[in-house]
Amino acid sequence: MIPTITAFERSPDRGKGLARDMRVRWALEEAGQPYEVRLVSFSAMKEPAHRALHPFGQIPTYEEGNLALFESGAIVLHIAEHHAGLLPDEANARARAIAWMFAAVNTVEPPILELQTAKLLEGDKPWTEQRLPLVLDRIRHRLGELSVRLGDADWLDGAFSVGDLMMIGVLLRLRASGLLDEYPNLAAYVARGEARPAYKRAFASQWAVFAGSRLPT
Ligand SMILES: N[C@@H](CCC(=O)N[C@@H](CS)C(=O)NCC(=O)O)C(=O)O
Repeated sequence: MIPTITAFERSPDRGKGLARDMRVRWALEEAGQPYEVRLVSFSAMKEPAHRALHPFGQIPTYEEGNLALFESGAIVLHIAEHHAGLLPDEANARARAIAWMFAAVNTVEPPILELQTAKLLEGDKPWTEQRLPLVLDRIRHRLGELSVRLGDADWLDGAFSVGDLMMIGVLLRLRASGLLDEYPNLAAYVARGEARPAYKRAFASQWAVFAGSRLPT
């Protein structure tokens, strides 16, 4: 059965890979699983029909037969559990890959989201000037720790897994800030993820929603 995911009808980044349907598209592409996309407007996301799928009125969602899921991490894990290649076979390595997924969304992503809130939603507030350096420090702290752990390895724990997919999906949100460039091994890690054919296919299909088939230069 072909799953259907939801994505923004109008994305704030105009399809540059930051909306979280990208993680789901990427996992589906890695798995070689065809999928359909239903685009939703901001107002439709808050309507009861969409909230029945996503209690917080957001994207992405995932529907497959009588299964409806929300939360990009849960969706990506579901895909990884049902297709070969995204999770190691060995039980302990599998558990560690899942730990990296949680680390991505629960340890690394929160300060990155704080930066977006501070800049985009609260940039005009009087406290922003004092707050921004604190938020940037919190991000640098996490990036420094991640950079040390990654060292000169290609991926976080052996072969590429959904742990890397989620971590790279999260780190990509920092590109515009320039912070990633302060950690060359993390910048190279993200570039390795973006170079994967499945990532490129996912990016192209998200981009195509907003720009026909024209890819960014
Ligand atoms: N923790 C959720 C976050 C979902 C989320 O924030 N989605 C954004 C798009 S990337 C959204 O729908 N924003 C619109 C809104 O919240 O109204 C996940 O990982 O799926």
